[in-house]
Amino acid sequence: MMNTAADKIKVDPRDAKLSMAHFFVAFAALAIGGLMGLLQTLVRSGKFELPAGIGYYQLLTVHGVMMGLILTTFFIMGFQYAAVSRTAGTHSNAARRTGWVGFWLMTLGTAMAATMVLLNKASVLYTFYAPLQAHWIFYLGLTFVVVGSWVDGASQIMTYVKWRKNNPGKPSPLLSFMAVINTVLWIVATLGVASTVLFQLLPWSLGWVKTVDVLVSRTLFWYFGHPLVYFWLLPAYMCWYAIIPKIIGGKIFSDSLARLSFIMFLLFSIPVGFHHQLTEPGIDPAWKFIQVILTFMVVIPSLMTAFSLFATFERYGRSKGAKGLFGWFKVLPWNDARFTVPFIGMASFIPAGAGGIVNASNQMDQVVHNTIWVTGHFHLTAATSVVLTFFGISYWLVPHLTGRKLTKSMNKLAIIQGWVWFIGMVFMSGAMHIQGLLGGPRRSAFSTYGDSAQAAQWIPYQIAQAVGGTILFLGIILVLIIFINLTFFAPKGDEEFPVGEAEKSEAAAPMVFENWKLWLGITAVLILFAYTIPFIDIIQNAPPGSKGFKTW
Ligand code: HAS
Ligand code: CU
Repeated sequence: MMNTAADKIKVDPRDAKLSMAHFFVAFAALAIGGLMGLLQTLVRSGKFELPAGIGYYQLLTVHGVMMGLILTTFFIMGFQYAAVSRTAGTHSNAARRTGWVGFWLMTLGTAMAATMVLLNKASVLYTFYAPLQAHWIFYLGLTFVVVGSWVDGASQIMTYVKWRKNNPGKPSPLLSFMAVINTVLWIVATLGVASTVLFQLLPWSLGWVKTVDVLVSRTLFWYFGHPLVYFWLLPAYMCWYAIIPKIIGGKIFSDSLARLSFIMFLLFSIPVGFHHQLTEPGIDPAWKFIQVILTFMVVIPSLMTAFSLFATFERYGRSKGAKGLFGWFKVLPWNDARFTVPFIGMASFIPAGAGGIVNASNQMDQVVHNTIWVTGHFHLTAATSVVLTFFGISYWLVPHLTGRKLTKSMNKLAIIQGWVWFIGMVFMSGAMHIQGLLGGPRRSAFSTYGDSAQAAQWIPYQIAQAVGGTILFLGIILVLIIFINLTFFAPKGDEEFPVGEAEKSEAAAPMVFENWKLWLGITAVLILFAYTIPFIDIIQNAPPGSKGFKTW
């Protein structure tokens, strides 16, 4: 591979320290959440009982909160902070200080929420639907995580703004642009969850108000919940679009196409929350229909991504003399964990995305909603495509930040890790998809089935899930071994932070992509369009006698 001066650019050690702080929390969350995941699949197999009066829903909450909320948010903020530093330049002292304040707020909030869950005072799952009620410290902790992430994200925005000021009229570096889009998406999305927590759940858990309007709180949650999954996905796309081409020695197919797809995510990922509420009474079907159409709009940038990735691989393959439709497949660098691990994630995203399209299709959602199919869906999307890409990123980013090298043996272990994950997930997610199609419920332990004939029916599938869960837990142990090695023990050296170049680097991206007034304006209009009338409807037609339900 050719080395240019740009390959040597290092993230400033002061920025590296803050990124690593995020990764410590993220990987600790992975360790705790992973153990809970293992225990869950074992309990569900019917062959194992939880000791010491630990409840199934307590476990499920620890697992969902640690994996879905803490691991992701900390990893993403740490990665984006480093990516902006690498491509838009070292953060200023003010930006770095802002980042640290955000980091500590998030960490404090995590500790508060985690303590209440571990004390079994907040077994409300990661979606914390009312009327399930948690201790107020749990809600306040989550508020700190969210507010902390805004402050943390502000540091990336500050550095982006500084770059724009110093480089008038030029498109910003692709990775910085992408990081800022994702941060803005996150800020707009979290307004929904912050509203329900601050104005509904917190006062209610403190006993200041007696009831809570369940439909309002669920609607505000899903206003946030869908863009949440794209907040997880976009950093993986950052790697697929802008980093993988460099790792394989190819080029980014089109810088402008990548930016356009990110803008489409900003526009279309928020006004679609009703696709999680298709079976809920109290929402006008016409508005559900409109939000389903908007959901199909947000599929388009993923199809653009698939197109662009195939184009990168194919062109690279041709340059290596590959022939035929899939000739490129053989010339890819399969012995490089930095490529192979995210690639397994990418390939998994084809069936994962197809499953999402099934969910979004109202009639088919009636079959799979609240079944364990949905759990299978998000273990392919979030827990394979996204998280394997995050692992793949950490295998070069951690040594880059700690001034060490990804050694041959660690590289090999990392590739094994990726395949172990894949095999475990084929069992676990595969069995979940099938059981779900047959009507197997999600969020259910054995003890909740009631009658034993019903329980017996699901045993084979749940044993397959336990086998998968055990293999996945092995995968987590491998990740942790590699992470600790790359942080503390790997030999000192320079590991590259790969940043791809566009094929036609002379064709600069149109400046309209950086027109934030325009994009934020359209985002706001779409949100108001999709939510105003149904929201008024929900509030005006709330059941008589209360501003909501005591029980659902
Ligand atoms: Fe989803 C439920 C619809 C994507 C996560 N989703 C969930 C839940 C989670 C989640 C966590 O409409 C459960 C929430 C809960 O607890 O209740 N989802 C979609 C749709 C998409 C989608 C339309 N979901 C995701 C992603 C997630 C995620 C991404 C996490 C990161 N989902 C739903 C719906 C529900 C739902 C309903 C509610 C269901 C219910 O009833 O409750 C789309 O964005 C998917 C688009 C993706 C594609 C694939 C593009 C492929 C690419 C890879 C190319 C590969 C290459 C490699 C080049 C169109 C980019 C080539 C390799 C070779 C070997 C050939
Ligand atoms: Cu969704």
